[in-house]
Amino acid sequence: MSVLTESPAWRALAAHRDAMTSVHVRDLFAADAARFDRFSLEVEDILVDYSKNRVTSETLELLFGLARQAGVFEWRDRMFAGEKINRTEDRAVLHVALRNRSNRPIVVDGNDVMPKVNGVLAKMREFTESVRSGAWKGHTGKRITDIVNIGIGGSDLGPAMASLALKPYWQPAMRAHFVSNVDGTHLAEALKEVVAEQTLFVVESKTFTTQETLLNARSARAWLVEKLGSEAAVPRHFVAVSTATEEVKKFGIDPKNMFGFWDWVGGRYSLWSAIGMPIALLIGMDGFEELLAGGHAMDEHFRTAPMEANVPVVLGMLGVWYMNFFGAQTHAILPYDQYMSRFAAYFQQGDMESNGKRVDRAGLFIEDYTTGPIVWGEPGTNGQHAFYQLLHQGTRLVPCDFLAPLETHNPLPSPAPSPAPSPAPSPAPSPAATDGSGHHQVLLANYFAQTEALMRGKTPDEARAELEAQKLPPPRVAELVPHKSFPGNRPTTSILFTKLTPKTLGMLIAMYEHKIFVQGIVWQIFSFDQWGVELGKQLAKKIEPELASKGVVTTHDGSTNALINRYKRHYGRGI
Ligand code: G6Q
Repeated sequence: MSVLTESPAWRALAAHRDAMTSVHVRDLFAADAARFDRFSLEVEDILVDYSKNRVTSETLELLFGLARQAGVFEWRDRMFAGEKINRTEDRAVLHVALRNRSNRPIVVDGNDVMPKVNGVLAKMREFTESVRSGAWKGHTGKRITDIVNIGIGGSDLGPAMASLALKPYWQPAMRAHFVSNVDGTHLAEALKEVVAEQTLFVVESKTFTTQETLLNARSARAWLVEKLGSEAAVPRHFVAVSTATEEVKKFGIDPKNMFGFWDWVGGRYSLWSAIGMPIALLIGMDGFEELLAGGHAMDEHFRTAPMEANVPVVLGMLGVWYMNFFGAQTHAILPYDQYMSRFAAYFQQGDMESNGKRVDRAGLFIEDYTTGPIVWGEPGTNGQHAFYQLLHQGTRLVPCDFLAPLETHNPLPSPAPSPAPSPAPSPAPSPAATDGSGHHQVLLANYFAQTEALMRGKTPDEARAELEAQKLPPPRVAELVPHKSFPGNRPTTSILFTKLTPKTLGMLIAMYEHKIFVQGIVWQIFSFDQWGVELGKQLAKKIEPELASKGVVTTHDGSTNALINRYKRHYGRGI
């Protein structure tokens, strides 16, 4: 047994879980008219309703006891103070400094990092304003209309997710393309959509040694030079975002066209740095700083709110409750906002790369508890017509977060169903449904219905009554009742906010980042390294020359050898 699972707080939770397995949240609501008030929180305009979870006040107390025992707040303070809590990489963890709008000094190795942070923000402002105003000209004197971001992992997912989420704020006539996959199709398809004269490539790589990014960037550069007929075009069409000046120079980008950040910014936490360049180009620097302000507002909440009122702590501990005490393996993030379609994918990396660890901070293998969940999700209501079946009636417990804005950016009315075809001209389009009706109302009706259904379920008696009302023969009713019953008691957390603005998006991202932090501390792991990513990078580098050389490869296991040799045979490489 591990120290953690033997600890008093853990054992108390295990005993409490035994008592809770027979409790249905439907009954908890029936017994407590104030349950919503008791189990919901607000931070600025974000409402977090966790009352549909399988918890009581006692559960929360015990979960906070575990968080206290784990030292969540002590570790939080160490992070904010710039201590090197990313011990396996010997680095501080300071994405919070990037959005520290208060400018409170944050010291690493004896130096306040804030002047450097503000310096890069100022340089970003100057550059983005010149591109957006058209003052920055391409090689042939035309303004930039298309941004092609080249990066992968943390240097792609964040800017791509946030750019898409903030599309209503984009400068008109500006477009963005995100190329990450080394599969040439990704770059080739993006290049089909742009003209070289008006395209700016933003090459984003913390290390500037990542194979996929460098190959894509080199191919993009060759394409540009070929299209514009001169190497001299490169400085007007390529900028870099990186921590590695020498590597950027080696690639052939002038460091004056480079925007820096620092080793204390983890890749998957870097959208707040100059890695956010595409976002800033699209929505402007004021908008980007609003995003930072949102992140900062959530930081201040996380830094100062007591556990019971602290949203990231509550969300983190609810996850611990289900993963470690109910055996849940996955966590679904379900945004009811099309602009957030990449949000779950973004936190798939954020969470799984941070907490997908099996060695604890003492270097011991973790054998008797699970760490980070599999994170997944798709925007509603698409998911409802795809995988929600399993959420409602499957054998697995899947805690879900439902996110939605009260107001949409696209208030489409719902036109009345068309009458039978007639030759009459179609009526003028009705005005936008700014009162919340129309499409958005339908969307939110689905959101509310799903969380209610997942919690309430449908008892066999209710299912039977429905079937009997349909006048089905009794044997048929008996046959169908089990299939038409829903267990309910499926935990959901509802997160509602006014509108998806840059600030709110910043708050939501930081909320999940800190949730991940809380869980990593409880699980006693290092959340800010990613050695698992490094292994894949190393192995691909070894195999690539083997594919190019002639002759049979025998240096791997039987399967890998056979697959490599199949490829080589196809291309006649000496086999
Ligand atoms: C993120 C990871 C990883 C990283 C990519 C790209 O936390 O470290 O996803 O972002 O491997 O790395 P570079 O930015 O160095 O190209």
